[in-house]
This record gives sequence, structure tokens and C-alpha cells, in this order.
Amino acid sequence: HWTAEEKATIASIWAKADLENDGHEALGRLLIVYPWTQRYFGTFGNLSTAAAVAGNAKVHAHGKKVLGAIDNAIHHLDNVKQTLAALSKQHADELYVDPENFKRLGDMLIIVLASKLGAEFTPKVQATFEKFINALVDALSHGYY
Ligand code: ZNH
Repeated sequence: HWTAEEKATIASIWAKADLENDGHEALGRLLIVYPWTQRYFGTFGNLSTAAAVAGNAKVHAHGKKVLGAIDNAIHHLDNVKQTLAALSKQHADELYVDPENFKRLGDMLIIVLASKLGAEFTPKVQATFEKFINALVDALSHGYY
């Protein structure tokens, strides 16, 4: 459950997110920081260096898609679990993504937003955004049970 203040914080931070570029950077960081995650993206071509990932059009498009789903969740804060139910099932039953990686991607997104927003991303803002990431990870992991 969310307070009005938490909702306002999440909305104002998210209004500054760039689905395309921040998505590319977050997914790109995941692929470099946790290289074993590259194996899920066998059709994406060369992911072996930071430069290759930064220039990879498929990573770019997929990062935008992932942030689009997060955007949708943010627009349904009171119903994140339902909103992501089908996507969770798809990751569990078709894509076989280890749900540990959802948290890792959430952490990458926080790093991307923090470095972009600087002083504006205060500890209090971070705490609220972490709460959202936890709800997101929880919802995406739900279809595994
Ligand atoms: Zn995921 C897909 C979301 C995480 C892997 N995804 C996907 C999609 C979406 C998403 C929306 C699309 C679907 C359709 O179209 O049908 N994800 C998401 C989100 C998140 C995620 C929101 C957060 C966190 N994923 C993830 C991770 C991984 C993944 C972490 C690994 C590592 N996904 C994936 C894959 C896919 C997907 C592999 C498929 C791709 C292609 O294209 O094929």
C-alpha cells in the first residue's frame, strides 16, 4: 500500500525517466555486471563488451520494452501483481528467467536513475523507489509459485 506522498514521489521520478535510453542503459549494465545474464539473449548478437552492448540495437529495443512494462506497472500502483501476472507467467513458463535477475535489473535501474538525477535522488526518494522495485520484483516472481 502506498501513501499519497509515495505515489507522488514515484510519479515525479518516473516522469524524468527516458524509457528508451534509461532502459538501454539498465539492461546494458545488467548484461555487463552479471555476464551470465547474456545467455537469455542468444539472438541479440555480440554482448561481450560494454561498447558492443551500448551499440546493440536489440538491447536498445528490448530495454525500452522492459521499461514500458515498468511504466505500465507504475500506472497501476494499486494493482501491480495483476498488471504483471501474464508477464510473470511468461518469464516463468516460457523464458525460464531466474527470478533473482528481476532484483538485479531493478538495482541497475536505480543506479541509472541515481546517476542521472544526482542530488534529486535523495535517500528518501531512493527508499520509496526501492519499495516500488520490491513490489515489481514480487509481482514478476509471483508466476513462479
Ligand atoms: Zn523480460 C521479454 C519485461 C526482466 C529476459 N520482458 C520481455 C518482454 C517484456 C519484459 C515486456 C516482452 C514480452 C513480449 O513481447 O511478449 N523483463 C520485463 C520486466 C523486467 C524483466 C518488466 C523487470 C525486471 N527479462 C528480465 C530479466 C531477464 C529477462 C532480468 C533476463 C536476465 N525478457 C527476457 C527475455 C525476453 C523477455 C529473454 C524475450 C526477448 C525476446 O525478444 O525474445
